[in-house]
Amino acid sequence: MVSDNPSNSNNTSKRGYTTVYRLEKSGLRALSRYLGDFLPREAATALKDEIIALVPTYTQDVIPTPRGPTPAPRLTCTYGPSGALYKYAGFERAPVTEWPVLLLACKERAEQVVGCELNYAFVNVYRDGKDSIDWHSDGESDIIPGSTIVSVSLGAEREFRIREIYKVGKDTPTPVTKVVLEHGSLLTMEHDMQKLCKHCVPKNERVTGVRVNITFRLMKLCETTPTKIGEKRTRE
Ligand SMILES: O=C(O)CCC(=O)C(=O)O
Repeated sequence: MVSDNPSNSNNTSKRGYTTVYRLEKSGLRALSRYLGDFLPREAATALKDEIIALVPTYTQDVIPTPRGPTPAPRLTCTYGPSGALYKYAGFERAPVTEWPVLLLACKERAEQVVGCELNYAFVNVYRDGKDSIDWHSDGESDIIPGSTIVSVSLGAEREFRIREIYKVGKDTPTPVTKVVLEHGSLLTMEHDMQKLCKHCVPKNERVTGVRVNITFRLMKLCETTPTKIGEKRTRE
């Protein structure tokens, strides 16, 4: 688990963690912490460039909406062991099993710094401020219960929002926490955060640059066949 004291966790960060969100409710616990300088600037830029070079192999999910099937406003690829199938919003996404070199190094650094095991990377590319991700919780049934999700951001700064889940028509909307995610930063989502909270990255028409987000996770495994970099494996 994350240590508040960077010297206890092989963390080379000078700034240390900031707790950005904390909630305890019905015996459950949500915690989110932010580390602005997780990656040195040059390393963050090299990783961003590695991912941008692979974008032609990325795919756009098609989301069922009341207006009909709509392309998701972002490009996505996943990396991990062949048995890690991520099911969300009606799709099943199988990972590319061959990790890009710098992405693998980043996963290993995240494991060291946060002090948790990770086996999977969900990579989203936001081409500009028109791209976004709506309020959601991450697919809990595919993630090892209680494991930490580690989110690394590269490129253009975007606002990340967190709020408690409320029942529409029953509960009052809950306050929204807003965090600006910097180039090379890390944000954790810990304990029962996916049970208690939703998160999103809203559109921001003022943003013109590309942003890459990697959420590293510890996924449950089932049996399937491996894939190579560049093989598209989205099924609707
Ligand atoms: O882009 C981000 O910071 C969040 C991505 C996210 O919420 C997800 O992949 O589930």
